[in-house]
Amino acid sequence: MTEAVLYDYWRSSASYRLRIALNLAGVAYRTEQVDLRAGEQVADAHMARNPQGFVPVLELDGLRLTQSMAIIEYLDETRGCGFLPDDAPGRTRVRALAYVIAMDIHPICNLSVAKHVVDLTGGDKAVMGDWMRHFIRRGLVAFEALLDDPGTGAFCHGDRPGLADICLMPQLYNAERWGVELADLVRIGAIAERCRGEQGFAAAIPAPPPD
Ligand SMILES: N[C@@H](CCC(=O)N[C@@H](CS)C(=O)NCC(=O)O)C(=O)O
Repeated sequence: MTEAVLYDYWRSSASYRLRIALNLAGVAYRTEQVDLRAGEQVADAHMARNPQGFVPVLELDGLRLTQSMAIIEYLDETRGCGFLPDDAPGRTRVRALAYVIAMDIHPICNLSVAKHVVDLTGGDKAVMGDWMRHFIRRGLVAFEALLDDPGTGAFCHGDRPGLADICLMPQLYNAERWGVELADLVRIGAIAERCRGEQGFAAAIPAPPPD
């Protein structure tokens, strides 16, 4: 079978989601870095892979796949990963948790969005950090409240890691990078500790590629 290729940027949280999901699914892959700082995501080569100019892109099963959440569900459906629970209420809850991050926090904290805010407000780079901290913290406070639920177990839903945990860990990495206050988010903290102990999560932690 052809090797899977992940077009990745080491600091991209959407790519980090996919690295975790691929590891948990047991799919071997190699990564090709698309350097967002150098603008490679909008170069012709990458735009031909994804006209949105985003990472990740995954080549797998003879397909070229975009959109991390759709790809994670594809892995779940084709590899039986159990990223979503069997029951409909459970699936809805896990998707709702995951979407707090993937649909609400992440798009407004994208690099191109935050840079545009800086430009519109006169070029003060400090605005970017304020923007990130405000929206990431607000979303994670809501996530913490949603974890106050009988469905929460050792992980966001029950006792095995799933779609919500796959979204949570990259968002936490990003939160820490921007200096978001997290100490009071104790349910998130406990789940994060358990995720860190799982090999699939540990092997996906962002690391700068060698020069
Ligand atoms: N909804 C997309 C979002 C992808 C996305 O926002 N990727 C970011 C990195 S985390 C990106 O490529 N940003 C490039 C830019 O903003 O120019 C997904 O989940 O795959």
